[in-house]
Amino acid sequence: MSETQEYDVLVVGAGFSGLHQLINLRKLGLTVKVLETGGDLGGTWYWNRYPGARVDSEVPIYQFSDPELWRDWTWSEKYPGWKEIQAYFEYVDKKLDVKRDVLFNTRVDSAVWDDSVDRWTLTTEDGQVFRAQFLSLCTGLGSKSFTPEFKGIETFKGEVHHTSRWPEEYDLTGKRVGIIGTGATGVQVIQEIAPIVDHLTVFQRTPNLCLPMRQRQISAEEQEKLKDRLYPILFGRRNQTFSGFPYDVDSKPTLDATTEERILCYEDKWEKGGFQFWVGSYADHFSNQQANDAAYSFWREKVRERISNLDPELQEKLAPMEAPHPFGLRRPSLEQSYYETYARSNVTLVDVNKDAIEEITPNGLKTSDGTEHRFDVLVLATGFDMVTGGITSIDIRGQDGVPIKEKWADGVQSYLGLASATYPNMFWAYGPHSPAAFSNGPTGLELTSDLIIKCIQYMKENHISSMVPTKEAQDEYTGKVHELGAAGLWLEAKRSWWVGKNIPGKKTEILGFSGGIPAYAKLCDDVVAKGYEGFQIKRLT
Ligand code: NA7
Repeated sequence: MSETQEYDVLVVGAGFSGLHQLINLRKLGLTVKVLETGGDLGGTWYWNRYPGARVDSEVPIYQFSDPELWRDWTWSEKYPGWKEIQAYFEYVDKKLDVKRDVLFNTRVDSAVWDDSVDRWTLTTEDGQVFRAQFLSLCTGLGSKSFTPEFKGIETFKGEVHHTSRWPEEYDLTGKRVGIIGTGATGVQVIQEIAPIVDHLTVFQRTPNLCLPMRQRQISAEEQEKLKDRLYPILFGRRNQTFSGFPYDVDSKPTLDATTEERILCYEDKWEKGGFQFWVGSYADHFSNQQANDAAYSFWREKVRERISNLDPELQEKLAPMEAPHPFGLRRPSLEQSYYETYARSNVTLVDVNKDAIEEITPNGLKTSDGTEHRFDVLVLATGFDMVTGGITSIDIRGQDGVPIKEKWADGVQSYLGLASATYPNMFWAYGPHSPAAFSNGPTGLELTSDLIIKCIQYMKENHISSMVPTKEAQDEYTGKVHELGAAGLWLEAKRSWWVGKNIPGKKTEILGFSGGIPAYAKLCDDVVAKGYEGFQIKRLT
């Protein structure tokens, strides 16, 4: 076994949150090492290189809020693609020389806490050993991919690719392709590859209630004009809205608005595009079924207008008369030409609710009606063990030696969505019980990451050796997360990853803080103001 390498802080993951931790912890004069499985920076943007991969949050707010970083960076599109986001990470490296503190191609297998010395010991897949006082898990929401068990998959003679492990420069031109999954990923792949493949067969289980992206090019001049005047306001506004976007939900109940008011509001948000119709209109469609029905029927009408040229059966599959789940209680996706794709003669939609997937055959996929759908390439857009998978796939043992995976088998337990009792000096910046899953990524992660940095700074300045949430504080916070979840319709949504229902056997529970960014920020501020209330503190002797 190699010699132990010592640092103040070990960060796992070199995506947005890992870099936010690194950049800011370095400013405190701490030694930091980032351990990253991938071969370069980017986290989710390193892995997700499938055709059409792009962010669903708009710039400029989808980036670090540090003016040192936004001042000299220019985006080309409102919703940038993966290549441009990777270029952004390269730019961050040029600017702040982050890569010197990142060890790539290094997968962390285990993390074990030693109470006698207040240190974490991490072991990597390739046998390296690291030790640090602090462990910062920045494994993101979707780092553990999910492939359902399909009978016969090993017999398939063509190629099978999960979207999150896309082969570099892999080209589908002229191929016959089958795709399973119509989540955010599936929608992006489908609209992108339909024009270039020979034939595309889409296996849909649940229709995606997609919203129009309204993508557009943005010029450097346009951005320069806004930087001094508007960017600081926009980044400030991010922390004042429910989902960390520059627009907010309206607290007026949907059904209190007149029909005219409601239509005008919906039309306005729909035309603005992006997530505005979802988290920029009435707040109560998250909690009131009638309000939700109103949003769904508007959605259905809009989409039906787009697909009125399709066969009525196909229209029903894409935009059913009855909502497949409450609108917006599963993560909606943004689309550009998704609905028009189904008018193409080389695209077939198979509803696997009606004709279930029976098995993968050497030449394709057989459904329960006896049809064999033949293709050369099978694309699995089947998602991830979202929110918890990145953390529970590491063997993490705290004060009582119990792996976190075991501890969370009956439900996540956290304090403030960033720490857990019996795991001292361990934090996560973008994961369970934080607002991350319901917010613009950088907004949620910067908020949580800032609190982690404050905790570490407080400990260093006050000669504190370890801090760990008390069981009482954890129970109270976890109870609050569940209470907020139960106040909404979140648990009603079939197979939603927000509540763990996309993974067979996973505990069904709300996985994020659904009270909104300002409420979460206030909780964090109060904890700091009260001297890190809820943490048990051990001083250096
Ligand atoms: P998602 O949103 O979890 O989508 C996975 C898709 O795969 C979804 O359409 C599933 O159908 C489908 N799926 C999964 N298992 C099966 C089986 N066994 N049979 C048929 N279809 C299946 O993952 P994404 O990668 O699209 O997006 C994840 C998040 O990443 C996204 O929300 C953004 O935040 C970024 P289902 O809908 O469950 O019926």
